Amino acid sequence: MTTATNHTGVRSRPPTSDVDPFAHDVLEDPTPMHTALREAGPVVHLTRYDVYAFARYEQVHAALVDWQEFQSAAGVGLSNFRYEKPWRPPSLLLEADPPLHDAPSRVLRQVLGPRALHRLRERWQTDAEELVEQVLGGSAGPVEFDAVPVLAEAFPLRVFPDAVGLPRDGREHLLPYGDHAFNAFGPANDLVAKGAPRVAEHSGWVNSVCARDVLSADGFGARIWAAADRGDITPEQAPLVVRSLLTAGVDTTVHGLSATLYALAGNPAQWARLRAEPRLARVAFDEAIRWESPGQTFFRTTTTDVTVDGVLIPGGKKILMFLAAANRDPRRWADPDSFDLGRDPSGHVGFGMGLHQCAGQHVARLESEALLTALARRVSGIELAGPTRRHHNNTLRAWDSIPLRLTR
Ligand code: OVM
Repeated sequence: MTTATNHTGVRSRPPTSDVDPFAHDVLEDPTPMHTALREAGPVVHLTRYDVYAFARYEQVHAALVDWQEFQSAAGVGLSNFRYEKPWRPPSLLLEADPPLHDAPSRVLRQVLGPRALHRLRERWQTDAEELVEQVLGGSAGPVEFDAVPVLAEAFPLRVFPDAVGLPRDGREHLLPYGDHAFNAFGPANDLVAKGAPRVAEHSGWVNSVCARDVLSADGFGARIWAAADRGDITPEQAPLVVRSLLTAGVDTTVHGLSATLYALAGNPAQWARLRAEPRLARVAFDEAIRWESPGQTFFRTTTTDVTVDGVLIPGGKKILMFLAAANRDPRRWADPDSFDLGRDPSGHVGFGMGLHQCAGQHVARLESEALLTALARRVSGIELAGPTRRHHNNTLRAWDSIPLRLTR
């Protein structure tokens, strides 16, 4: 990494780095790269991909809220929609800006807003209590299991597809479809190649269940279609808004729950605190999102020449925003690497910020609150019971396996 001197008022060249943020050794442990990029400067040119990296909180936050200069409509992955055909029709939310973004965003935010979720709270709590009871089993002694399939995947898959109104058949496509969608934001590396053979199959199912007549009458899907009936969005837009729910709403939550369970297992004092005060479940989840950042990165594209901290970035360039690095920037957070239920994690950029901020964050919080509350009521001790294994994805920080030991 080389550093340029930044003369006041004079545009300087940014420091450069040849790091590949999507290489396996980096995906296994991205923290050293985050630290190096943050320390190198507010803007770093990544020579391998000719993109500009922001790893400090200030610049990441500023780019997230400035959709005029840092657009999403050219794609939020490495590939530029102006020159390359996307692998699926662009999302009306993720890959759009005002004014096209406005109506779909308003509809989805209403369907997934705190008010609309109220009716699900009690049922999801009961579902969580049942799942945790089943996992703990009849015996009084400790139980050991893999928390990724048994809790982090099982709970969202138990409540979310029903809440959307999806048919039972084919739900196994949800996780691999999302995994591929998030890989596809990165370069065309081995992770993308590994998912490619089955994309058509997963996409075919996902697209087919966005149709009105396939969705149950009372779910998020039906509510999106009802918005089309009212004229809030067009009937052509409705299935794509449903697709956003299915793409962005499953893997993200699974990995967020995995991160929360891993953080709690590794920090017994924080688990004790949560047990003493189960209302901290919400803080625990948001702190885990800050600490782990399941959504590690997103790209933007400059609409015009922009100067960031004295560095000129030409128009039409890709910006790689390291949400995870911003969420541990010591310029913004005290003791950033500690998982601490005593801090206020609000303001983290794990759900993004600005008009593209995660529309499903209230759903994710409700799921995590139900599961963590059910655990806190029954479990005195939670600890790692064996070696953990990461799941590599170009965008998501994820787990394949977290062996846990739970004591009633
Ligand atoms: C979408 C979407 C939104 C957020 C993330 C995402 C694949 C997709 O609207 O389809 O990741």
